[in-house]
Amino acid sequence: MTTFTGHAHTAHERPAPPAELPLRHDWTVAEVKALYESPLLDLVYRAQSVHRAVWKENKVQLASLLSIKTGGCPEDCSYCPQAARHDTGVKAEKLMQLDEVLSSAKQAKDAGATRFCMGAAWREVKDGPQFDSVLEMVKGVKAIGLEACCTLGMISQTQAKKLKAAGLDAYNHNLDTGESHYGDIISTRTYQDRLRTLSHVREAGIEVCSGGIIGMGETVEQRAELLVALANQPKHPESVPVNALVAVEGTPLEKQQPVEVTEMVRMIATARLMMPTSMVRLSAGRMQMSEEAQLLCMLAGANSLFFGDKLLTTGNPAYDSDMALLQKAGVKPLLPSVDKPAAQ
Ligand code: SAM
Ligand code: DTB
Ligand code: SF4
Repeated sequence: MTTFTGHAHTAHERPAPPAELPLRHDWTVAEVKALYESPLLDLVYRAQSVHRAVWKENKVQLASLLSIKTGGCPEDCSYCPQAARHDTGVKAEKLMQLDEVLSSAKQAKDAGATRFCMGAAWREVKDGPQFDSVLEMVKGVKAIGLEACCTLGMISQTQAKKLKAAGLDAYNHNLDTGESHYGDIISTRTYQDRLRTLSHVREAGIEVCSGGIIGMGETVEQRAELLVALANQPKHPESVPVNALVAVEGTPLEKQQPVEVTEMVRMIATARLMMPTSMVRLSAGRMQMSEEAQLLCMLAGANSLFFGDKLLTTGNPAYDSDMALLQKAGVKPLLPSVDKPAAQ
């Protein structure tokens, strides 16, 4: 039995897993690694079968992304072009004005987005006028009739509650990689810091959007560790972004070889099998992927995309080519039906 209605899935409208497909929170790294390494077409077949048992209409969520505060970040994430210490040509900018953000949200809505995600290059949220502005942005985005998501770094329990009260639907906070690889990638915060913010988000009743990046020199076992850390939380994240590293010049990871398409497909299919009712988002890295590769990712269970010509600071396929691809494949976007706007 599912509660799928064919409209956009909001915090209150998610498919229930069929009875024969219980949601598991006791995955082991060894079994996930075995799943990941199983014959590719068997893995894709199983993932697509589970996908269709839950997501009967096979629609794709279109999420739009805006960098509301770009660059100058004090953290040392070795993949990130926005870290102040990496010389990547990304200039530090101030927090965007409310009206600019809302006009961008309106454009995204007109282009067919159902979710609007606002990203800030912050280590953590500081209380004060900037956070108050973000709360206004969330209210404004909801009033336009979009799902509101943001990604602002670490947040406290109180800040999570304020975001919820403003109407926030989802908060993105990635675990990025397996715990045993984390220290090689980031030294200015810990895995526990990340997990703590995720519990603040979940406890405030906000949907959790959490995933990671592949192609940062991790082993398959460390990819399995990441998936286990995501799925074994008290609740599966409602959205799981799977990013392929965008190797940006000036970052310590600039020389990383692009991840193979088959690895992206394996990661998505394994995530789909482990977290059947979550949205799995084919996120960064689509610029390096052919149309066929992206379709294979959808066949493996990806049912959400970032669309628009830019991610935060790097490129993304052009709007027209994305629409043409979905049309060619006969894949329909989720309709823009969302919760009632929060009171202004
Ligand atoms: N500062 C906040 C934080 O780190 O949580 C929010 C913004 S941060 C840019 C959001 C996510 O973007 C990161 O967690 C990472 O997974 C992803 N990201 C950043 N740079 C990337 C890159 N070069 N390639 C792929 N994903 C990237
Ligand atoms: C996520 O997992 N990927 C998005 C979003 N969440 C915020 C960000 C990708 C950023 C890619 C590098 C850039 O454009 O700066
Ligand atoms: Fe800062 Fe987020 Fe980039 Fe890390 S990923 S450097 S916290 S913007």
